[in-house]
Amino acid sequence: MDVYERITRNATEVVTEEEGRALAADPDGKRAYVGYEPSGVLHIGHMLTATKLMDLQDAGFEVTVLLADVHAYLNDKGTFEGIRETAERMKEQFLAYGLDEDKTEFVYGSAFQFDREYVLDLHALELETSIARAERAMAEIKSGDTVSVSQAVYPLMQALDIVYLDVDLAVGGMEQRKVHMLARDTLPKIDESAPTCLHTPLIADLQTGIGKMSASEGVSISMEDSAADIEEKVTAAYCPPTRDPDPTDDGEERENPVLQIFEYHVFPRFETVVVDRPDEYGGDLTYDDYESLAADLESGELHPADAKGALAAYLDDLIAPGRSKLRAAETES
Ligand code: NAL
Repeated sequence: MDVYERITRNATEVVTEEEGRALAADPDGKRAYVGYEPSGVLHIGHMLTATKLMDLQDAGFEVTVLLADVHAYLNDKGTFEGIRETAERMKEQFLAYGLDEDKTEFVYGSAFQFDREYVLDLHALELETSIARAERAMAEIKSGDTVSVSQAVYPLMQALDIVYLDVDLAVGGMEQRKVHMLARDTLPKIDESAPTCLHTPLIADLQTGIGKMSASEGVSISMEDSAADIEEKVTAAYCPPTRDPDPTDDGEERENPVLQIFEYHVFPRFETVVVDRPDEYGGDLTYDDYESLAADLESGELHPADAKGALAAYLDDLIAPGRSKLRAAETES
């Protein structure tokens, strides 16, 4: 796989492709970063961008993970002290998940976001940005229904962090794209550069295939899940025998979340996927890539129930190291 392909596989978009190709031509020493509002427990959404960070590390990038403690505070996620405590646990789980400790730098937002120079630059961005634009940027990030001033400051700080952390490539889920577009438009006014951005897809709701999987609503998968929890959730998942399900009667788009998780979580981490099947049903199936598994599900060769059984087992493998860290931390405290 060439470097550009490795960097962009499973991504929804690179803004811009031309800038992405320039980075791929000379990746050594380039810096990519993702920011996360700290929560104590890694969930499947965090895991998706973490998998992309591993691709970038393999391609020669240095990776910075911003533990965005001040952002979490601005987004009403608790007391500042409480947020700081959960951040440390989150860092351990990222390493357990497979980020290379030697190539990953963890930074707290609060380590530089109170500096005088940073605060003045933030005020400069506030002068450049309309309230309406800041509010739009937050539509898919903010918690709660009302917009507070803190949530308008949030995307401007996210933009500024990109400058302060000296980032070549900003990585995030598609829900971050409006913040990144705001950054690309606004940062050149205070700095000479604008970040290249890479966005990962959002996984559909596990039970319905409609909308987006969310840690705060519906069923999500996290490092807290036992093997039995995962099996139960995956068994109940929506999985018609197609990668392109029909919309609902109300015209809502539907995805196949079981296939999405195979594509974005399982195949990037395992070279081959084996689906166990009793001999009387044809015996085990072995897949070297996502496409052949999806094709077999569509043709009927692979039954959804067998696909789910395999998915639960591979997800459990991915989660087990982080789960042990979490349980060890719980027994300590
Ligand atoms: C991501 C978040 C917060 C600050 C950032 C700064 C720079 C780059 C990425 C960042 C968290 C993210 C979320 N907005 O929704 O979790």
